[in-house]
Formats: sequence, structure tokens, C-alpha cells
Amino acid sequence: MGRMNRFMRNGHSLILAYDQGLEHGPTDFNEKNVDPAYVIDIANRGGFDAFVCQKGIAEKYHELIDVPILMKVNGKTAIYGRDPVARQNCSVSYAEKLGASAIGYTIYIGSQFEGEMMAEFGRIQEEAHDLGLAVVLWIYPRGEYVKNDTAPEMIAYAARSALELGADAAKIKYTGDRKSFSWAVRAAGSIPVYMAGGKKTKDETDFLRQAHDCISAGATGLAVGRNVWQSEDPLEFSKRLNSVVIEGREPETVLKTA
Ligand code: FBP
Repeated sequence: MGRMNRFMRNGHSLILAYDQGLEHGPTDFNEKNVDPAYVIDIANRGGFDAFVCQKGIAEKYHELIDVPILMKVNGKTAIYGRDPVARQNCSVSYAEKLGASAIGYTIYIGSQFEGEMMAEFGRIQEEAHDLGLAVVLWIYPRGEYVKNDTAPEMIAYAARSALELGADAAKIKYTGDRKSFSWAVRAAGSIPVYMAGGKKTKDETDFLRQAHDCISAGATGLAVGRNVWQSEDPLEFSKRLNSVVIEGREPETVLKTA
């Protein structure tokens, strides 16, 4: 767990993700959050342990970012619909030069291109560790042979793969219930597990409950984007998320005292 310690408070951690402009396109954005400066401000003031972005945002908005940068060094658009592959688009040394404190990489297990991504990740992981940087693996089952990308056995497989491939933390999707998620956390061994946020829930309380379930299932934290920066009041919502994830409070109590 050593390399991830700097991103933790109380043994837990909250990471704000803002790489959706590439991954999904600007359809995720509104008038406010289309502006990187708006989301960076949430990362700075909302109690986040790291900010996820691609190299372009880190380069162009560097002076605004006050939290550690977890830089994604691969990515893809949502345009191509077949088995996914995301190739490296930034070197580890350039990420470090831009001030990255950790490296992020996505592998789609089950894709016909998983081998390419695993090989690329292997090299990136070694380069990052040589520079003392932690490596967080976004690990998502996806492709023609993956019938259900959040099936518990698939998510546990992803978590275990992250451990065996040498990641310092695994970012996985929620399985839908606490029991199966706790098995995925077990499968990840000693590496911290982060839940990926997903589409914004209609009711913010539902997301707080899901966050609470993940933490009680043994997850270290959340790496979340849309549920925070699409919120009507992102700073207030971040405060509540901090209470649940970092302080371990029950969502109901958090809401009552809000
Ligand atoms: P969200 O909380 O907005 O889902 O962000 C988490 C994340 O992992 C982002 O880092 C990434 O852009 C996105 O989800 C990828 O999601 P998917 O590949 O499932 O569309």
C-alpha cells in the first residue's frame, strides 16, 4: 500500500476524475463543467486527494491545480464501437515533468487487445516505479466476449488482474451489492480498491449509500467524476462524500446534519 499512502486520509481516499471529455465527449458537460477551471476548483476545495486528467489539461491548466495529479497516460474516444483498445499517449517521464504524482492506465480485460494493453502497462508500471510514482489501473472487463461488464465474477477477475499485473491500486466498477464487492476487494489482495463512479444517479442519496456500501465492503475509496461535477452543488456534495468515505459516517446521519 506504500506508494498510495500519500493519497490517503484516515486510510481512505477520494479522487476526482475529469478525463470524460476524451472518454465520452462533451455530451457529459454543461455550461459550467465544460470549463476545466470549474472542475479543478472542485478538486482543490472539495477535499480530494488527487485529480485525474489527461496530459493536455495538466499542461494547459497546471498553475490552477493544487492537489496531486493522477495523470492518465492512455485513453480512447467513445466513437469506435468494437473491442476496445486504449494506447499510451503520454510518456511516464513527460507526465512526471508536468508534475504528476501518480500514473493512471486503463486495461480492458476480455478485449481482443488486452495483450497489447497488458504489455504496454508492464513497461509503464516499471518506468513509473523507477521514478517513485504510483500506478493506478482502471480495469474494466469489456469487448465482444464480455456479456455483462459488472457481473461480480468479472469485477473480481478485474481486481485480481490488477494485483497480478503490478498495479498499486485498482479502479473497478461497482458490482451492485456489498457482498460481491467485498469478494472483489479480497481478490485484489493488498492493493487498495477504488470504485468508479459511473453515470450520475438521479438521487444523490443513492450515490452516498453506494459509496458507504463500497467502503464497508473494504474499498479504500472512490475515483468519481460525473456524480460530483454534475451535481447542482458540487462542493456541498463533496463534503457529504467526504463524511461517508473518509470519516465513515452513515449517509442518513450525514443528510440529517446537512
Ligand atoms: P465517472 O465517475 O464519471 O464514471 O468517472 C470515472 C471514470 O473511470 C473516468 O475516469 C472515465 O472517464 C470514465 O469513468 C470511463 O467510463 P466508461 O469507460 O465506463 O464509459
